[in-house]
Amino acid sequence: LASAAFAGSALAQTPPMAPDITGKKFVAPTSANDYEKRDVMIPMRDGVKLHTVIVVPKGAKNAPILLTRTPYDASGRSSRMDSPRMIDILPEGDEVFVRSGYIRVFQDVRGKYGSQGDYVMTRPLRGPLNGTKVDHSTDAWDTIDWLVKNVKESNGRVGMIGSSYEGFTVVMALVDPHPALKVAAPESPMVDGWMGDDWFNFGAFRQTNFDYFTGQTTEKGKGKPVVNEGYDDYTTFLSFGSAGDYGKAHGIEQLPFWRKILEHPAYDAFWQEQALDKAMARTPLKVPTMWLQGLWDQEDMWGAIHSYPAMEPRDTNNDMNYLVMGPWRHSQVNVGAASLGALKWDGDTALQFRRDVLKPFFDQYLVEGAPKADTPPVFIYNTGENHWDRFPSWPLSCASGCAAQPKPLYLHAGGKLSFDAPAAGQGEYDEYVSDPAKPVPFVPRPSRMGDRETWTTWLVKDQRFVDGRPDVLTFVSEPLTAPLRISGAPEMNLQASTSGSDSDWVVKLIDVYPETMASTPEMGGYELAVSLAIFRGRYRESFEHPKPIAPNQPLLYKFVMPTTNHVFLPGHRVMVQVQSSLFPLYDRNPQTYVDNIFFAKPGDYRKATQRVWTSPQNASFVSLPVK
Ligand code: PG9
Repeated sequence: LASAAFAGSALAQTPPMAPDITGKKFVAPTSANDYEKRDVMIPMRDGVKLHTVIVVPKGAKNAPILLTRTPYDASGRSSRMDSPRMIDILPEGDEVFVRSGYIRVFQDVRGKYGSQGDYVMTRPLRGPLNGTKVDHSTDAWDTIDWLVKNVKESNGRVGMIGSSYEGFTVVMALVDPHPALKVAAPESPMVDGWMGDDWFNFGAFRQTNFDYFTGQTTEKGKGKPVVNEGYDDYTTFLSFGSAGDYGKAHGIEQLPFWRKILEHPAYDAFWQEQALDKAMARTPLKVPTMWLQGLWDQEDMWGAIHSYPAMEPRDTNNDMNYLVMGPWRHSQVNVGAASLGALKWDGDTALQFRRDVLKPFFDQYLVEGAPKADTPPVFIYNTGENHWDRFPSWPLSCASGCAAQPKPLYLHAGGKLSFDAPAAGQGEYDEYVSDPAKPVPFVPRPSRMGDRETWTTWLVKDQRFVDGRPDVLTFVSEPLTAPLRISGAPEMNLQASTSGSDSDWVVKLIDVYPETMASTPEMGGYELAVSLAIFRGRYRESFEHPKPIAPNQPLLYKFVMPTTNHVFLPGHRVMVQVQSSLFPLYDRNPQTYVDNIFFAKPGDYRKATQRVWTSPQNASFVSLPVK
């Protein structure tokens, strides 16, 4: 029936009723691409094959390899957009490497996406918790071994990079590095999930994790977040009571990882054995390593800043172990970072770092003939003066072994804060009532943890939204007449009592901006937390063995707060806020001691009178790392 015009042409051979969806994979022509993408399955020592995407610039010869091992879909990570240009398909953070002809490799960790094997969330190292022959350290070793033998365009040198979970897999590779691994940058690595990375902060559980658990472990690919009952997570989570009851009501108990968490609320061997900063302290320093995290990293605030000092004693020439902290939220290092929430920086601080520090550092170890990079041992943003600082070591101020010693900044009754120690007769305490039925929100309501803008900027939110609440204590200094420089980790020494038998203590060290700011009027009076921590009181004496708190007795709660490199400028004031909840981000403390807070019953949640003591005998202070 073909018309005369088409008779004899190829088109005429396709019958009009040939099915138009053939079931065969459509193959787009790739001849115009400036790269070649290879999908391979790399065998591990136990026979499990891991799906790996290798992107090779066309015409590459003697090129270095940049490797990331991910639970977040190697194919997705290497296809930001469809494009014939390598720079477009790879993540924004890779652009500096693409411009220099690196080979880029993403691999699915075992059990996720295209890889074979079992997925175990943050799979522990071989040892007491992992009796198999494999872990992420061996998988990294086997992968690097295969890559240098099979990617003929490579020069046999590999660098590893990645943030968060992808940073955790970098750290794992450092435990027993393959000789071809020449340089590494663990960015916001998950290192200790109980102390401060992802799952808990000093024993208080982060309820954002429920969505992560379902996202990671209900499917081999990407699972869906939990379906909540309302718009405001504050209302929803409050209505379910404990985190355990929320989990039960939403089916989360089906997930083994949640059951592991329920069974290990305290810092027992399960967590201690997984703490990678402890593993790093035992590991020879063989690979030049740049530890990196954000100064307002809302997910992994512990890992890099505790791993750097674990390695530092072995860095005898100060040329192997590096620290970078930018004014960033979690993983912002790999995207644009000219601002964070209301804060504006001096240009794109993440690009400055990637272009001027990271890339020359990687080149030095990976590119034949590359010059020695001028890498500062410590590269940290000064968030008060708005510029990068380069230091030979970190911290600049600490109790022993630093150039400067911390100085106590005392809390005084009546809401005052000063370097003067409290004198007798000035008031013994300030107090508030903490009611678990009305916990303090971590962001203004509606408090939506899944909202990206809310989640990524909550640590820099203006704290005036809680200042003045009857269950939040505020201590504030006089306006400063000279800059106050701090460079290190503030340590809280809180003398507090509770009428209950357990309690959480939230402490924020805040920079209060002057009430009027002509150039940025909207920042007038802004209360910026430069360091913030939550401490679960039952762990006052031991993280491993919690104990009920003796009611109504002033007791010392001493804990290290997140590192900061900040200058409180003249005219600004220093503030400390103390409260007992950060809801719904952290599960509520019932304020009555129970064996496992995950299983607290509605009747366990009770109001308590909380006192922050300020007398000479029971002085509360922040040990401020002044320089
Ligand atoms: N913070 C995320 C994570 C890391 C490790 C374990 C669980 C969560 C991440 O961004 O990958």
